[in-house]
Amino acid sequence: MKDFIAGLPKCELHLHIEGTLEPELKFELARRNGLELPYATVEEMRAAYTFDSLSSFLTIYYEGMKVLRTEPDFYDLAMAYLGKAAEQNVRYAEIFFDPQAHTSRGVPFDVVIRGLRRALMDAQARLGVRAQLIMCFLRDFQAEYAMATLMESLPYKEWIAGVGLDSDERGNPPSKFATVYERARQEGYLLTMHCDVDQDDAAEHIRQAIEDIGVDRIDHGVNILEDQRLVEVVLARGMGLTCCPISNGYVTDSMQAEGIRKLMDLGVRVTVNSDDPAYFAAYVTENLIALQDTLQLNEHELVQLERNAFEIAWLPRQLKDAYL
Ligand code: ES4
Ligand code: ZN
Repeated sequence: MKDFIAGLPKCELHLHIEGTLEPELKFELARRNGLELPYATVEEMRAAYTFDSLSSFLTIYYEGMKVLRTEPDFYDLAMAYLGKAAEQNVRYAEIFFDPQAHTSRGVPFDVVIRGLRRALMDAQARLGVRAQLIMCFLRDFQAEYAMATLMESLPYKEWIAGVGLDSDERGNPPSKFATVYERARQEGYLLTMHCDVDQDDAAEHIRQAIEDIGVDRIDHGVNILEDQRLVEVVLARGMGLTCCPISNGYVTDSMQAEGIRKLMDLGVRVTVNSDDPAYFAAYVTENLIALQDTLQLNEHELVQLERNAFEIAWLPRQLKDAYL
């Protein structure tokens, strides 16, 4: 079964590029940029990756990405992920990036996006992996900063498939960004946002995302199961959920495998993704293996998960059909 999963053509839709920064590259970038790291070795750095909640993870995640400074840094980051993706037979990926995590510390927006874009072009030519970018707003910053970031992105609209919303959800509901999302839609961006599995008010946040904002997709979103009406709307609209089993295991007490199983059985277009593979020590293949092992998924069900992903991908119909 592991070989079957390894060989399966895959589509990854929930992947933070800053969450693919492996310790080895972190050391290399620190050296290149003349920065000191608080760890002596890769092993020491990995040993410090101890998180049991979203907020403890996010602290390490934002600290870690400070080594990213120049256009080649962002190129190398994305190229390293795309190389790994090619090895795992990922044929298509939609990649989140967090421009505000960089502009807020003085790295210009165009440095970030040009580096990432150049890697995507090279990966398609050299590795045969297609990818697109999704720009995420940080929900723990003010909506005005998200709006300013949206405006800053407009000259690069052709390089960005859509927008997302990530970082700390507590106290930062979807409604906070309603105006930003309305403008993003007017500008032609497709819309997704995180509705995390560890939220007390998860069902209300998902309701806002779907009914008030009209997102095209939900990142995570397993908690639609708390409200039958939400399940019905998601089914009726054919909306997809981008689930991340191993990530779930870090921020809650489990991978939420039973919820994912229930959603599959209901016919919801659920997908399996890695979220922050360098920090959660699992790329998409390892996530599929872990879920298969827990749920005893058969080959048909594994194929269905990847079909779901290509089906909900933000690609023109013709391109999707070529993968399906
Ligand atoms: C994230 Cl796991 C997770 N949750 C929310 N925001 C994020 N950004 C990167 N990883
Ligand atoms: Zn995520």
